Order: sequence, then structure tokens, then C-alpha cells
Amino acid sequence: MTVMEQRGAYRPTPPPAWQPRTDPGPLLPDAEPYRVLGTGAADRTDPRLLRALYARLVRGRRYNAQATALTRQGRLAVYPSSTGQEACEIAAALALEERDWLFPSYRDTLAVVARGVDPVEALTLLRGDWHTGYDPYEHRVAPLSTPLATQLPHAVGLAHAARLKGDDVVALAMVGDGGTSEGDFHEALNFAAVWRAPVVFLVQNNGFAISVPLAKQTAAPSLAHKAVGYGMPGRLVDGNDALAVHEVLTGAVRRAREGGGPTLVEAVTYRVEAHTNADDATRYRGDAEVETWRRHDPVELLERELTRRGLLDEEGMRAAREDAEAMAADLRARMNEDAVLDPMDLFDHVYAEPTPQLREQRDLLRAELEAAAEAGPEGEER
Ligand SMILES: Cc1ncc(C[n+]2csc(CCOP(=O)(O)OP(=O)(O)O)c2C)c(N)n1
Repeated sequence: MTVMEQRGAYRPTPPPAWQPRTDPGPLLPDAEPYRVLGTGAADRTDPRLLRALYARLVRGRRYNAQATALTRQGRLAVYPSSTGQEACEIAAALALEERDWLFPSYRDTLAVVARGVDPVEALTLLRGDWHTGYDPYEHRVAPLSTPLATQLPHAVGLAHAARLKGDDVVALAMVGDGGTSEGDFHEALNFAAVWRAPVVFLVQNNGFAISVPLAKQTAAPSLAHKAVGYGMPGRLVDGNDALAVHEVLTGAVRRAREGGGPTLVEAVTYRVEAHTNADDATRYRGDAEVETWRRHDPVELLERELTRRGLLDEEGMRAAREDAEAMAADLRARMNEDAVLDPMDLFDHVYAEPTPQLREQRDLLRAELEAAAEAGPEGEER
């Protein structure tokens, strides 16, 4: 007699039928990054959109070059250039309505400026002058976030709160590939999906987190695939194709606005320059790789499309360059003016109610400044 026969009456009960809670199929990203430029789909694009994107991309490139030059002249403490990533930056700003909110990272000055923030004010933080430098409420742009991914839970909180209040607001949050390894990324995406918050997450996969390449950052099939684990759609797009990024982001914003919940968009792009002016990229990557990406340049891709459709000629290109040059000249002139600053401002806006330690430090600094003022310029030199 077998053991099972001895137990006689034992009949294992089958477990309840298991079903996936949602079908993961529709959430999966495409196998290849989505492209529009150079395909038949581009022919259907409104020429006004093509022209608007082109003018802003040309300006964006010039802005990056000017800001980097300002670091060399000691007028800017640091600048993380987004050269090569202009398509993502500009498309992100244009995908939003005025009533929406943008949550940028430190690399996203171009998106901030494209949203309407004064080009000088957008650099205040990087000059080290003042806190954010611009009024976040004026253009609905959160401060440029230096701590990686912390802007993501903020975006979810704002978007969810707006929805609870019945306000029609979508938040678009930008983050780098390295930022996707942060706990804040996980928490933000999880909350967003569970609450169906009207948020769009744009990951600019530019290949590197300073010197760390993507292969050392994640073993995921793509960053867009991470969406499936949270229960939101993941979209993979060519981040140098301004039309493709614009279309995917506009679609994701519309979906969020209509109550469809969040989307994770991975834009595959490349950081053509070093991490910042303080980094030497030749120490961790070769020229050949950079050259390959330079041949897939977002400005040139758009230029080719406009030219092919007869929407741009030499004269148009010159006009765009002149417009960008005027913006750069104005930026240069205004950044060369010494900022008038009150050191006591340092203590304002840290807490609603300053802590005893902060008050003590404030009093110490005030006393030092008063003593220095009494001593006059000679005293300062000693
Ligand atoms: C919480 C946190 N950890 C570490 C850093 C230091 N840090 C600054 S930039 C950076 C790399 C980020 O790379 P990625 O997210 O890919 O963005 P990218 O700079 O390429 O735009 C790191 C580790 C930081 N700013 N914040």
C-alpha cells in the first residue's frame, strides 16, 4: 500500500484559478524605438509644427554652446549641456498646455526656457546665486532638480492633488537613465500607476550616468520595459527624432488628461558633450561612438525633413541662426552683469519658520557683515 493510499481521504484542493491582474501585452514597448522623420508618416505633419520645432532646436543648440562658454569665462559655476538631446528638451515643453506642470532635472534648462522661463533666470541656480532663480508658479515649472529623481514623486503628488481638486492638470517629469535606479523613481511610478495619476515620465536615455554606461545601470531589456512592472504603458522612441518624441509625448499627455493614467516614455538619445564642463568624457568613451551619434543629429534630421518638403532653404536656415545668435548675445550680455545679491537671503525660504540653529547662523553672518561694513574696504582686505 502506498503512502497516498494509506492517507486515503487526502484530496488536494486545486488553488483558485490564477489570472494576471492586467494583460501585460498592451503595456509593452515596441521592439524598436519609434521614428517619424525619414518615414512616410512625416509627410502628414503640419508644417507649422515642423517650423516651430526647428526654430527652437536651433536656439537650444546655441543656448547650450553659450552657457558652456560662460562656464569657461567664470560667469557660470557649472553647466550640464544637453547638446544632442535638444529634440527631447523641446518636444517635452511643446507637448504641454500652459496649465500643465513641467518637472525638470538639472540637464533640462532648454525645456525650461522653451516653456517660457527667462533664459538668464533659468541659469541662476547653476550660477550659484540664488535658490531656484525663477518663480515656479509663473510658467508652472518646478525647480531644476539636482538630487536625482526627487522631482518624480513631487510630480506625482502635484498631479494627483490637482485631480482630487478637479483641476485639469498634467505633470511631465524628466529624468536621466541613471535616475531610474533611484528609489524615488520606483516610488513615483508605483504611486502614479496605483492612483492613475495624470503624469508622463520622460526618461532621456543618453547612454551615461556621468561615466557609468547603461549596461552597468540596468539589466532590463529597455528602460521602457520597466513600465510593465508598475502597470503602465512603456513607450520607446528615438530621442533624436523631434517629431517622434513630440507625437509620443503629446499622446501620453492626452491619455493622462483623459484619465487613462501615467505613461513611461524612454527616449533613446546621446549626450554628445561631457557630463558637465567639469567632466572629461574621453576617459570613459571613444571618439568613434560619439561620431556615430553626431551623424544622427536631431537638428540635422529635422533640417533634412524641412528641406525635402520645400519648407526650408538657405535663407530660412540663416534666419534661424540669426535668431539664435541674437538670443545668445542677449544671454551673454546679461550674464556678464554682476548680480546684485544680499547674502542674508541665504536664510530665507529654507523653512517657513527658521530653526534656532538657522537663526543663530543668520545673526552671526549679520554681525560679520556689519563689522566688515564698519571696517570699510581696507578692513575687508585685511
Ligand atoms: C541622489 C543623487 N545621487 C547622486 C548624485 C550625483 N550625480 C549627479 S549627476 C549623476 C548622474 C546622473 O545620470 P543620469 O540620471 O543618467 O542623467 P544625465 O546626467 O545623464 O542627464 C550623479 C550620480 C545626485 N545628484 N543625486
